[in-house]
Amino acid sequence: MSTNRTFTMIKPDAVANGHIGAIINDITSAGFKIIALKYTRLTAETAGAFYAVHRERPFYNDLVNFMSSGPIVAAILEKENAVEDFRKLIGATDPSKADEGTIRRKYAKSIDANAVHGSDSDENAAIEGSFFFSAFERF
Ligand code: RTP
Ligand code: MG
Repeated sequence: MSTNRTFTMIKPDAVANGHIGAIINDITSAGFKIIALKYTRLTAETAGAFYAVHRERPFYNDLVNFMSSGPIVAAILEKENAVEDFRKLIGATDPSKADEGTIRRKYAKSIDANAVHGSDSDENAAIEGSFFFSAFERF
């Protein structure tokens, strides 16, 4: 295991429901260090580009509409084994299947509005972090 980075977004549902502070607390309490942080909003175009890998999937339009429906918090996080450990912390994509105590189990209501994003590989973590943050915004 080496120290590395992942990328996350607190999605529009969790922002609208007032969970930004609690989720950031869960993330930092689990040992993740914040390298970059931004409160912003995706347009349909930028959300579509971010999730372009899912372009052919049946849920793509709903995903793009949802992710551009309100402000989000984007962050780059650092920890040993960051990608895998963060996916464990957030839990399964469908919050009803997520383990007790995970962020999605605690703060998400549905598979579409599932509170947080977590990168699925080191390569995608780097791509996604660069989508939101320049070198001057990382500390
Ligand atoms: P994310 O990328 O947002 O962290 O979520 P994930 O890896 O757990 O799931 P992924 O397969 O990458 O899907 C991206 C988002 O699309 C929605 N989705 N809906 N109805 C469905 O079967 C379905 N599958 C995926 C979810 O909101 C998921 O977070
Ligand atoms: Mg994913």
